[in-house]
Amino acid sequence: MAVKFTRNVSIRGNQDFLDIKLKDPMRVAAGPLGVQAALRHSFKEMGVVRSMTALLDMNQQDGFSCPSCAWPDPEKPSKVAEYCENGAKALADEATTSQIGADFFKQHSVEALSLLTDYELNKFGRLIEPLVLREGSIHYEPIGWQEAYQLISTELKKLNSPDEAIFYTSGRSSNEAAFLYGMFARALGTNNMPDCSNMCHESSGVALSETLGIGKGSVKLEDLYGAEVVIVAGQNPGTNHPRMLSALEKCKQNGGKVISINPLKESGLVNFKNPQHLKGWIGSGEDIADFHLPVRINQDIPLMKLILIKLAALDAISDTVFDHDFIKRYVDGYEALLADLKTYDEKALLQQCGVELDKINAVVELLAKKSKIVVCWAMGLTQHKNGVENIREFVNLLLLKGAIGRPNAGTCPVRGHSNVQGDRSVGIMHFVNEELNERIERHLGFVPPSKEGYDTVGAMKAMYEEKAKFFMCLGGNFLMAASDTAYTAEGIQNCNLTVQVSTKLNRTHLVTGKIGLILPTYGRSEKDMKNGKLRHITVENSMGQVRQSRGLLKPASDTIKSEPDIISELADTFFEGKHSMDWKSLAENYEHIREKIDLVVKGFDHTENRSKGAGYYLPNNVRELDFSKLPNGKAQLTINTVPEHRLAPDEYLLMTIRSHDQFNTTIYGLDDRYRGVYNARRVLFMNPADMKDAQLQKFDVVHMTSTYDGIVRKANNFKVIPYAIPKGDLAAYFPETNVLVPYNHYADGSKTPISKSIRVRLIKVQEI
Ligand SMILES: Nc1nc2c(c(=O)[nH]1)N[C@H]1C(S)=C(S)[C@@H](COP(=O)(O)OP(=O)(O)OC[C@H]3O[C@@H](n4cnc5c(=O)[nH]c(N)nc54)[C@H](O)[C@@H]3O)O[C@H]1N2
Ligand SMILES: Nc1nc2c(c(=O)[nH]1)N[C@H]1C(S)=C(S)[C@@H](COP(=O)(O)OP(=O)(O)OC[C@H]3O[C@@H](n4cnc5c(=O)[nH]c(N)nc54)[C@H](O)[C@@H]3O)O[C@H]1N2
Ligand SMILES: [Mo]
Repeated sequence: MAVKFTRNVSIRGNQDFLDIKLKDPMRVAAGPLGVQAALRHSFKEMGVVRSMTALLDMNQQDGFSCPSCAWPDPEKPSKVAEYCENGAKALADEATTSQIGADFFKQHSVEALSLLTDYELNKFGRLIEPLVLREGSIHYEPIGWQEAYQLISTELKKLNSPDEAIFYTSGRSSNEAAFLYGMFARALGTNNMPDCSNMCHESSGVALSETLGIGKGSVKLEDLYGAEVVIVAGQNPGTNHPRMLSALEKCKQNGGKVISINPLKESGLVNFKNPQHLKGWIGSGEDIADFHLPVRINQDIPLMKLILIKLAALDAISDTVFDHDFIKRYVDGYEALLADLKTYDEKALLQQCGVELDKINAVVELLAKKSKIVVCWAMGLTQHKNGVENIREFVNLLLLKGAIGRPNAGTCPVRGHSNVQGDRSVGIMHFVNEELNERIERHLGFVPPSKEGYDTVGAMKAMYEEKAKFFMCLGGNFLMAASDTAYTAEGIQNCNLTVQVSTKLNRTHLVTGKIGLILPTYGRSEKDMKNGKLRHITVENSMGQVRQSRGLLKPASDTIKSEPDIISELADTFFEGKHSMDWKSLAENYEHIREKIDLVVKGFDHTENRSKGAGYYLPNNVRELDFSKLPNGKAQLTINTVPEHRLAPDEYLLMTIRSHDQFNTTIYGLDDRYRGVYNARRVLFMNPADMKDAQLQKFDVVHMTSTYDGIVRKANNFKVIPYAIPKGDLAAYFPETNVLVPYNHYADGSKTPISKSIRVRLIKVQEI
């Protein structure tokens, strides 16, 4: 797709290949090497004293919550640092001592900067003053905070309707910031609140709401410790949730078994050395996954159906495999599901999922005997056309086994961003929640809009079709995170004003609306002081627990502001004191915001938070075995369709995944140590037999194309690497591959882009 550009900017950096090196994939995750890597990174970015002070405080009760993933902290954090290699990298990245201000942008135009890679852009360091890119200009220049708020207010007031404004949120924001932001959008009159979870766990939210009545997981951390079986499906915890490996290790020490369902044999699931206790420093490490089922991309449903069919056959003999009492009391749809399972051809399912029969039989034998089962999953299940159905199929297993709402059993969607779940809880959502609206009206004194707003796909489309004119982002890197980079770029440039509240430079600052604004903000690790008082924020982790987070490092500069300050000052400028909410006083003291959250959002109680210290859990109907809001008052079994991809003979399915050296679109480094790739990101993992068939050699360069609705999209220059991946499947890193993901192909029901199953062809490049 060709992009029309207002400024001559690039949607990808120019550096393709460095001196790429390959080693064997690592079979041991974390351990000493992980700690060394983390410390090396931290010391380089933030110096020794700042690093050690910060690392020791991270995830401790009085400290700050790690800005990386949303994995919960143990009730009693270990004395040794409760962090992982990638958490330390995230911290170092945020707390870096490198900085960029107005001088930097005077020297470097957005056009020149856009030729750099995402890795290089991030390396420049922290954004430290508010900046404006004026219409027709290619250089950012300084702007005062009040002038910036005025500019935004003027643009907002020019809109024909509030629905021409869009407010995106990335999941790093605090509950306090997200609440103010969501209420500001509503006070303005729009529900256009796309958020990163639309591209992430939305499929989980939809599937879990439909089947269990709450869009969140049901287990607590301790449930994993005592589980008999933990299934980890479509998730790479060694890289993306390393602290989860400690929980899996505990589970195994208690006699539990771990099953990994993943096209790749990811390090960490195979072998793990825990850096948090002495044993991690010696010996060869633990095998975490007892069983690895190398399922083909997006063939989890046929695999699960086969497992359910086999379990049903065993149950027909003994009547003890499924939990019939539980099913009778709590579950709807049992007969229909069993009847449906009888309609499949087992051989066809086996062939389709690509897993060896012996392995499946071994897993069936284990599951037949156990009932304390937890299923953990992430993007490998959600980012497909049938992402919602994928998750429902795993819920089927749990319901049949009575493994829901009981100790050591249940659902565990492993969240991405550190507060993505909290942001949604406090009101970042594009859909209408009647109960929330009613409480807003009652407690905040204004009538929120009752029309559904845009999610991320809707936002991209609205901007592209020039239906939206104003785009504000509370964190994130929308351009690179969203699908269809070229389409998204064109859309963003159609806006009159785009506003980024950010910590670090990224490509969304370079491809902007006619006017672009950067509003620099604090990171989680920084001291948030106001009127001589240290303020804290709250976040909600992956398991529905709310806790405090208090930064301790000196902020990057005294010209940056906290997110709640920015939003409340903006709202105050916009409403000029004429609104039912006293925006200005709210951020003066975050307690005032928390009081409002407690009134408006069910389950929040910040006084509980204060008394409990380590945090408190939000209500969860599944934990109470209360399905009263669902049809017939019961949890729902569902019948899900076996996906068909109908690939042409020269087509493959591509999954776009994270390397070990990135946090989403933030590229920390160019190595993927666990997969044995060094100094390169434009690589394509391919099955050696497929390479032979396609006459490709190691390091051959290919272009990838995807064809949807007759439109060909292209991603150039990837080096082919032989890898243990199922035949017909490919893997490459995002965000480089997002140009291939069509904006209008997404999961039914959740609109999560199909980032994990893109049909692609390869074109061999003769000379490079
Ligand atoms: N260090 C670090 N931590 C992170 C992030 C980061 O970028 N870096 N990102 C954060 C965010 S926002 C998120 S959402 C999470 C993401 O965490 P993950 O979901 O673990 O991240 P991905 O790299 O997208 O990995 C998806 C995994 O699913 C597998 N997979 C792909 N397709 C399929 C399939 O069809 N079936 C099955 N069974 N498996 C499949 C892939 O092989 C891969 O192991 O991590 C969070 N934590
Ligand atoms: N192809 C493909 N695309 C994907 C995915 C995939 O697996 N494949 N994964 C999807 C997923 S799961 C997600 S969650 C999205 C991620 O989408 P986003 O959340 O939009 O992207 P991030 O890369 O996490 O955002 C990084 C930027 O956030 C800003 N930032 C960091 N910390 C803070 C902070 O504390 N406050 C503020 N205000 N700003 C901050 C920095 O400027 C940084 O450059 O990407 C999605 N896109
Ligand atoms: Mo995510």
